[in-house]
Amino acid sequence: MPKKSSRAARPPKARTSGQSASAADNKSLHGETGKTADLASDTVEPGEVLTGNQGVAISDDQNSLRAGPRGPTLMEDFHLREKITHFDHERIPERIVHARGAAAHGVFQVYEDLSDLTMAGLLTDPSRRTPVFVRFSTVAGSRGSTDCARDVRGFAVKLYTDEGVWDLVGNNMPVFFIQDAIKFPDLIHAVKPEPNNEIPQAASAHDTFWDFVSLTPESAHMLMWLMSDRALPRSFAMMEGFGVHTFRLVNAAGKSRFVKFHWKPIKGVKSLVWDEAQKISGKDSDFHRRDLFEAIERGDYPEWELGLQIVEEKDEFKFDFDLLDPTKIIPEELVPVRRVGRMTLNRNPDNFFAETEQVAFHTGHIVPGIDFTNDPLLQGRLFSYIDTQLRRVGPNFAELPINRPLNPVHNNQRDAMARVTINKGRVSYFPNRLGGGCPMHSPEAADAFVSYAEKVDGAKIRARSDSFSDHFSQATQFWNSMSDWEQEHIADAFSFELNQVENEEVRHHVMNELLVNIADALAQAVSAQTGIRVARVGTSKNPTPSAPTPSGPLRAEAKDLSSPALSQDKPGDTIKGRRIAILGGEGVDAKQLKAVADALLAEDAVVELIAAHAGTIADSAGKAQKVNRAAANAASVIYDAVVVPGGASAAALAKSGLAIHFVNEAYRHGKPIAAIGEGSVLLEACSLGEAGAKEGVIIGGDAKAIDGLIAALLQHRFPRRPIKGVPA
Ligand code: HDE
Repeated sequence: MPKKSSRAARPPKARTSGQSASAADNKSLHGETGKTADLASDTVEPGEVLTGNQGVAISDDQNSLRAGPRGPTLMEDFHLREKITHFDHERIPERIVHARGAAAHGVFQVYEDLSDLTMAGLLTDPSRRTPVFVRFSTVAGSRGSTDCARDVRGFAVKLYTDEGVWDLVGNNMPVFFIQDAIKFPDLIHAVKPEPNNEIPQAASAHDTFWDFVSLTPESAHMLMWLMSDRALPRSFAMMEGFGVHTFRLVNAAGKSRFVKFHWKPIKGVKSLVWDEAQKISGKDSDFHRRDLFEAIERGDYPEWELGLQIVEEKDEFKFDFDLLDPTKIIPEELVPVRRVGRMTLNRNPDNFFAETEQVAFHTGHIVPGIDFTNDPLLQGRLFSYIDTQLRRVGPNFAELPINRPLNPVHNNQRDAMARVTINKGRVSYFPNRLGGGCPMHSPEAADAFVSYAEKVDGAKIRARSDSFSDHFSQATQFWNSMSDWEQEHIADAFSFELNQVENEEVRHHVMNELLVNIADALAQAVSAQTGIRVARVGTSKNPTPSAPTPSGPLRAEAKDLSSPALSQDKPGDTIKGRRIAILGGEGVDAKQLKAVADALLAEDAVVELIAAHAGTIADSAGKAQKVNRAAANAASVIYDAVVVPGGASAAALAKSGLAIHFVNEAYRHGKPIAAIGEGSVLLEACSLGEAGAKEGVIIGGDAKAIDGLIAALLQHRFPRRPIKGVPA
């Protein structure tokens, strides 16, 4: 019989409406392992004896019931029908956006008591370890699409706090395409595959997307992020997360402050390059989810610090952008990000569907001490998420193990499809006498949510504030903040996308209504690669009549805006989790192989030996070495660096087309390449760019090459290498 692994872990009384669970019961559920214990009560081991869903043991699960061995199948075969019909119903609708994702469990802990800012328990009690479940995703692609699409990444965090569930449903970019939720269906229809032929999958590089954004100047800033390397993260663990909107923190005295939430990755912000990302999509479309899963399995736990940017209410209007406008950042140089706590992801889900697929985030899942602002995008999201969960997961989505809070739920909501809770008693209404007036609302209770009493007064109009009308200054600021190679990648990305667009008018308008208003250098660089003429048709001051959204004035000072914090051109301080390929073969130098592998493993990097075939090879000392991947199954794009040790294998590699392509491609993608001793013969057989311009290519004896390799890995990539003419 299937066994529940720990039925007792969940106190049944805690779920009974009208009765509070005892304090002791509750306590056992809270804390770091609280959610794990809670989930355990619904987690099932494989079991020994096969049964049907009614618990009846099944004698034969492989032959349907027939009238004779060659006869028709009988209606009576209840087991066949149960098995097949359950299978027929296995899918739920995939998310309309963010369909493809991967998730992990973990814990959040605040560094110090922040009760001056908020009454949220998880931010005031440094001893509290709040369980979390985090789902990362792409936006545009279907559930089976590639991880490495050029796209925004979702960064949705569910925190099971002692006061209820808080969902911080963010992205890896701090701004959004639109300022008003009413435009969201249009944006998504435009970016999704075109409806007549469902092409292209998981890509913005097509006519309808660029048509829409060319008529939506408020998207300019977000487009800069989307065309930057931020849209190509190396790993989920190497990207920032942002709450995007301005929220509120409210303390126990009722004082409110504005806040922007940030997640700062301990591993730093690192990206792939576009050619590499496209190739990974073919070689390993699970690249990011595999990286997350394997890192957690080997104990390399992804970590972020929670950052807060706090703005006092009195300073609401002191910026030259509107705090409620989700197309704007608050530059870190204006309001520093205070790092207040740490989130660690330390456990993989047991079941992708039950956890990662059924998890239901909602911006309206909020706890006392945190509140909303009037950002019109946030306001619209507050409608959308509950609706999508009701449709996608069902009316009792909040009861599912992954979604339910750790504290007891008591209310008079009843029934609906697939209800799990068995509510006792005759009373399911309020007010009541028959149930002793329970469950009663308690405005005075310390942990009751009370909305911040913001004063609101206005005419009922469909209009946006003028303070939302500067669409270009921060796009220019983003451009100005990038290093030379980051700017080059942005211009290349715009060019790639616009070269995929067939409609000349759309191409022309993107150039002459968006790019020219962001930066001349960008417009010129894209023009050179796309053949689109720069001929400003509408300045941001003078939009074309077809543009439904009036653009705002281009501020003269915009050309001087810069926020250096936005650049990722910074060396890292760890190579933990980086994947390094060692190209070997029969007779590979045993000493060098060991030295380089040991040094990299000591830094918690991942090392793989690649040789002609899987299984083992013999090193120069005759010892069998396990091969992690056969050369024909390996691709340089899934590694961060390549090492070629000496020994008899080196000469053979220098004659191998696969090995030469591997090194050339790694070079092209800016990756560190190290050759130890005779390993240099392979590098000589490759076309590693112009002589003297071999940044990040290290040749030497083992100690020198290994030190150089680790230093180069800290640099991550060498994007300034000349790569023209490198055949890969
Ligand atoms: Fe979402 N978004 N969104 N979004 N969003 C959804 O909810 C929506 C927006 C984000 O891993 C949907 O469960 C509207 C901004 C993430 O399960 C849906 C608007 C940001 C996820 C929805 C936005 C996000 C979603 C689809 C414009 C960053 C995935 C399936 C007002 C701050 C969560 C679902 C997960 C998912 C609506 C804009 C982040 C349809 C209407 C801005 C990370 O409800």
